[in-house]
Amino acid sequence: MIDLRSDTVTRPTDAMRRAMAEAEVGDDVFGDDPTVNRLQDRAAEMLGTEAALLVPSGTQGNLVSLLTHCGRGDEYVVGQDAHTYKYEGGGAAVLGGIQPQPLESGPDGTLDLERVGALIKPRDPHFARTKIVCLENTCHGRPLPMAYLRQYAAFCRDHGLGRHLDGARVFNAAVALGVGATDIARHFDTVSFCLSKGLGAPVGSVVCGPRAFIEEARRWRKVTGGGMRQAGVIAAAGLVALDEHVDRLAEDHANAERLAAGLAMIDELELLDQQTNMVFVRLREGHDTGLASHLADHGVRIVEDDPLRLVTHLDVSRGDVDTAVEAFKTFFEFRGQ
Ligand code: TLP
Repeated sequence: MIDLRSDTVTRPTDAMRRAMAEAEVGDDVFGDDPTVNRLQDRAAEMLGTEAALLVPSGTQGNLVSLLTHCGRGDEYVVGQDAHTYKYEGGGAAVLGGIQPQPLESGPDGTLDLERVGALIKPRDPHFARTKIVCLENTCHGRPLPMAYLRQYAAFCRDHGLGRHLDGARVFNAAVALGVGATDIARHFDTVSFCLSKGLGAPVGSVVCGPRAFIEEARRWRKVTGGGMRQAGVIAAAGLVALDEHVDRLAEDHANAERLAAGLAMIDELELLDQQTNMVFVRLREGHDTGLASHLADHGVRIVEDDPLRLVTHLDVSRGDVDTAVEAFKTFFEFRGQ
């Protein structure tokens, strides 16, 4: 199957499976799993932070970050469509008593800083305490503009607000912009990124930040059930992902561009956007429930949605992209007969 549902669907490579089988392990709750420690050191080095913490998922990375930044009755400002706000079960509010203050983000994934300023609550017992502003990068595949990150960081400093990045796909952003991940990360106090998306590891995310923050985040990871034991087995695959799969993200981006160009040739489809490894298209006639099953019959998996989000990754080759475009074409040809 050519699986375009997400970049979360990749299977571990042979190199990863070998590294996992051979991983030297300890008990990470005691902090003595050497492979986890190596991964954390490497992640901190790649993001330019003092320390890092391996967590089971991106959702937990954001959750422990929020629990560490904010206390009960604090507030985080976040995009209305941000994963942290919309797709994480309200975890920060449910488990931390942390109130979200969502606002509409711009088409490029930025939050209007003037509007954020207007949302900061006065220090008064009536209000939650506005504590941090969260961004997402990439946001729906779009890398946040570097100039915006500088403005955002200055704004947060001026207002005494913390800065957290849901950088699930921060390496896609860095590769697309031709900058280092450190150039992005330096505008934030903390960054959480996923090993299990475009980087191709089977499981795991990493929270990066100052040493004292990471120590406190370790506590919240344990509280939320994320203290893993011989997690070196997971970390070993993460190390392969960091060593071998960062630069190659450019191939996924080129494949997404090819997919977008192919789909744009189909009259019945409207190409809405393509950046990094994501393509967004809409059926001009509206939502059609037959498409996903037709594609599945032709070996292509998508999530039926409006618009459609198609994601390229390690397990999608250039040839697969051409096969997928053909499968879309035949759907409309069959219907036209
Ligand atoms: N995103 C998944 C779905 O949940 C939508 C996907 O297929 O894209 N931050 C961002 C920006 C994400 O896109 C995701 C997952 C997460 C955090 C959460 O990561 P996991 O799934 O590891 O908890």
